[in-house]
Amino acid sequence: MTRTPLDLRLYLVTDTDMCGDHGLVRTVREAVSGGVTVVQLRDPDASDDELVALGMLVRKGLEGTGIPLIVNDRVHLVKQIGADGAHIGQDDLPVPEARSILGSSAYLGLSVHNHEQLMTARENDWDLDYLGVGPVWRTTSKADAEAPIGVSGLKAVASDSPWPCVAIGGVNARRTGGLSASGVAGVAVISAICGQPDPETAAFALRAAWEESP
Ligand code: TZP
Ligand code: MG
Repeated sequence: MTRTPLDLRLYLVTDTDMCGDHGLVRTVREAVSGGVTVVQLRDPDASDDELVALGMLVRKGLEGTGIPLIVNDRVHLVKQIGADGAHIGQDDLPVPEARSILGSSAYLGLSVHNHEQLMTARENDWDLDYLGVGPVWRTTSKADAEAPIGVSGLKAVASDSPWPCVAIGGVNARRTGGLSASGVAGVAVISAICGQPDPETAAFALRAAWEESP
C-alpha cells in the first residue's frame, strides 16, 4: 500500500507539561491554525491509559483539519487512539516489529542521530516514511537527548537519506531560515510552540521562516 507522503514542513511534537495552563488540545489546535502540518503526541511520563485518553482528545481536536497525528513510541496504541502512525527512537522497538504492528497503511518515522544509524536504516531497507534528525542544537526538552550534531551533522544525514528528514532539537524561528538549505523537508519543535503564550503566532512565525528560507 502506498501512503500519501506527509507534509513535514512544520512538525509539532507535544509536551503535555510544557503546554501547562494553556492546555494540550488548545495548543495543538492553535498551532495548526498557525501552520503546523503534522502533530506528534509525545508524553513519556503518561501511562498507556493516560496516553490513550490524551490521544483521543487530540485526535478529536484535529478532526476536520486534515493534519495527521503521530504517536511517539507507543506503537501498540496507534489504532486505539485512531492516530495515523507512530514515531520511534533508536532504543524503542525494532522498525520491522513496529511496521508489522502498524500494518502498511500507517506512517512510521524513526529518530536518527548520526550517519551510521542512517546507513543501518538504508541497508535494511526499512519501510519508513521519514526520519527525525538531531538534536541539531542543544535542547532541554528531552531528558535523555544525545549530543547536538549541528547543521553539518544534519546535512550529512539528510544528503544521503532516501527518506525525507525533519530537523529537531533547539529549532526556533531564527534558526529555521537556514535549515531548508540543509536538505531537510521541514522542522520539528517542542518548546518553540508548547508553552509559548500564543502558540498560533509562534507556529505562524516558524512556518513563515520556513517558507521564506532559501
Ligand atoms: N528529539 C530530539 S531533540 C527533541 C526530541 C524529542 C526535543 C526537541 O525539543 P525542542 O524544545 O524543540 O528543542
Ligand atoms: Mg522514544
